[in-house]
Amino acid sequence: MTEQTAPHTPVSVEQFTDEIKEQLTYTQGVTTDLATDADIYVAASLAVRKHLMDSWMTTQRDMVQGSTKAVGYLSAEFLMGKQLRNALLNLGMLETFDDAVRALGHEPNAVIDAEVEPGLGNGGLGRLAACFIDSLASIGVPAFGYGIQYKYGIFRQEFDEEGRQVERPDYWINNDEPWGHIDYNRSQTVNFGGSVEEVDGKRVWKPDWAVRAVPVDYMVPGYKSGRVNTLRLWTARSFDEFDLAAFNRSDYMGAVVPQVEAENITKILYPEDSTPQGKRLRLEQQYFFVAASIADAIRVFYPGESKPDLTTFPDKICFQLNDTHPVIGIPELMRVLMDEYDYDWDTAWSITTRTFNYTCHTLLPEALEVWSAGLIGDLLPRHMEIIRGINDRFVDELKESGSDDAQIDRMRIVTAGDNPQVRMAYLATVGGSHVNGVAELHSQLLKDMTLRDFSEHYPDKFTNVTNGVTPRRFMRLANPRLSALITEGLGTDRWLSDLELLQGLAPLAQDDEFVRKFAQVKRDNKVAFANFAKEHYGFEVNPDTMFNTMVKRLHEYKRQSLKILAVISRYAAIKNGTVSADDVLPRTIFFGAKAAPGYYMAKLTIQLINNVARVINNDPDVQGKLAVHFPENYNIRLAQHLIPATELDEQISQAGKEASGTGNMKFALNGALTVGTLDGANVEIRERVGAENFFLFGMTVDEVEALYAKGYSPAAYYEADPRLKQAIDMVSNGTFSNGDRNTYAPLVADWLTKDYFMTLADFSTYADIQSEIEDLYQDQMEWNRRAILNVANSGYFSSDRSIEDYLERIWHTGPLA
Ligand code: DL6
Repeated sequence: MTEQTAPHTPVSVEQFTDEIKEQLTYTQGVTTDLATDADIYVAASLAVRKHLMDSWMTTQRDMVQGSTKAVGYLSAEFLMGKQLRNALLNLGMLETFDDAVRALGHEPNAVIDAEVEPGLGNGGLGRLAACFIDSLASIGVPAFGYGIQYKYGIFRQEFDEEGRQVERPDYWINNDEPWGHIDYNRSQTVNFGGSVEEVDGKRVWKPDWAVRAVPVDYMVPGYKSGRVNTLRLWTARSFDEFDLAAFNRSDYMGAVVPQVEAENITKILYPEDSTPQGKRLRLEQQYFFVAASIADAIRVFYPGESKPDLTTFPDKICFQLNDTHPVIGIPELMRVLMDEYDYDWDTAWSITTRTFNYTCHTLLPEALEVWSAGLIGDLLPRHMEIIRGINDRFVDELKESGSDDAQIDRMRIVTAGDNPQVRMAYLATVGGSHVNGVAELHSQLLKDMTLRDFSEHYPDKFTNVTNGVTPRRFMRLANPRLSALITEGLGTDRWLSDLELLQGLAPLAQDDEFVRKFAQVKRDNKVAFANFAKEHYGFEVNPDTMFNTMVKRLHEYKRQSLKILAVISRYAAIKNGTVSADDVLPRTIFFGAKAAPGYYMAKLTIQLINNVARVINNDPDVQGKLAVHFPENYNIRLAQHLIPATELDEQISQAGKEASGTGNMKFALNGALTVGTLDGANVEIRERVGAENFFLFGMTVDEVEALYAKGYSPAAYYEADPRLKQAIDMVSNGTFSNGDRNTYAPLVADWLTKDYFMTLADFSTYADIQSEIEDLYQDQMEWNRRAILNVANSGYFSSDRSIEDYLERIWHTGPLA
């Protein structure tokens, strides 16, 4: 990555203090002496935004004048995390901010804490999008992130008295939000419904309702690149805000119906889609943001042109489809080109297929979106016609290439039969230039299994880009102590924009002095986390125990069940005296996980973990030896505190189910060792950090497939391993449910009769490897040497490298001159 000099002029502490005061006085109307931390946060953010403004405008100008093609990253999720500190880092103003805030009589961390974290994503996919737009700006590639400004982000998780997850609305925007600039003058109209008519030989869509898409712009500053890109999140507004006639009839609720209906589109991230209305709303969301973004890109790149030459569109911008959520953009661009700009089908198809590329983020068939043709036809009748047109031509193409009927049926974009369905992943594959998976194993499995017919038909379309994470947020901001040590060890901080430089740390793993400093950093991070946990979550943590963490969405394939069964087994062993007190390595286990609100088994697993924690933490027999904590509402802020303090990280999904994982990368880069299966990016992490520095267990993809084929009987594993039997018996006999045997009966029944993700089959090797882990941990110098090697060899997992791979393999563009 080329580091450019920030054109930003350094700002003195005095000047920045004055700028904050000016915002307080002239924007907020608050006197300095009465300003709260939240006021200072807003004022400082506005002042920082001003510093970014010139670079933002220059970047947009240079982008439109066009020395290089831009990237439009279309994503239903952007899980950004807090903005202020990130912007300060990228501008080189961290210390200036701290000093200025202190000069105003405030504590910097309290001011930073006043920022509400926007939860505009569910997990890995949304966080990846945020890392990618950080890297694009840092590399200097002109880019837009295009998405939705949901009013309510991912729910705020609470646990009730019984340890069950309760979802609360996350009204994150109900605060001063200084980062998003709402730009009414650049709104777009998005149409829905109606019918298609033939007028003078042309298909004409006559929609019957429309909403106004209003952009809210967030600046995305690059790290020391001098470039500032745009994250444009759309919010839905009604054109008829208010029905005055209804109001005058005293129908006060009826008066706001149009407004409510329009605003519902961007009300909430991932509306529950088990009902037809929920499904419809999801599709409305997807079309809403994609249609607005395509129209916006045409506006940006062909300003003021009523008859632009859109054959040049793919040279101006390429759109990356982040999973299937934005795939309706393919028929939308076709519609715009044919219906609004009069291109014929072939020209429109050529432009469209050169514009779009698709990233698949899953291997679970149920996660590949499928929409009923009836629903699409009702909401977007012209698009459904176009999708059928694409499907028919594709089927012809398959026939010509000699595909048989069975293969054609497998590959149809629109399924045959009475209730036809549109397979969005197939539409994305046919309608774009490239398809990529997110780790080598994942990309291979996509080719061999999930999209096998397509990879045989279009072998050149398929490629891999292994995920990455931004070292700015997940190392420099999250782990300042380790960052300082790395900079000291390498003699430069250039590693923050060239993460492969971390390799220079490898020799230092043999330097005892450095190893001791590294160990001290980890220890300090553990103490800091213990203080944070006490202050914000109210639990005590003993920093003299091993910190062992499993944080990720709660899903059966990720196998939190495996971890909790091993914890129960450990608890039983300590309590029964199967392991002697002297041999017990004290561990504190942290879980962080949200379950989808309608996902019963996942929610029951959360309840189980909470109750195992309750029993263990209150049992004097295991005090000081085993503790389990499950802080609620896992989010980026908590991640930034917990990851740097973790010593052992869990990546224990069933092989062949996790597309990549990005937590695994964050932990390795922060000096945790991983216990994991050969799944997702674990495979590449292990290759790079060295097999001896990674605790591998469990079945491989081939072994899993073979076992499915042979017939899997989980009960046999239960009978075969007494540790497992005891753990499951304790769950079923009421140990963690105040004696009630019914509470976890569905979980137990599933384990013993189905266990689709083979938790029981992998239990024994997982339990066995714990002694290897503990033996190594007893030798702290050796443990830390290996942790250093994890850091040193994980530089590949920077999102800057991922973006370089996208530039080379998919987007064929580069930084602005
Ligand atoms: O690519 C980002 C992230 C991967 O690291 C995870 O392995 C993968 O589960 C996640 N995928 C999703 C989307 N859907 N599903 N299932 O969040 O993407």
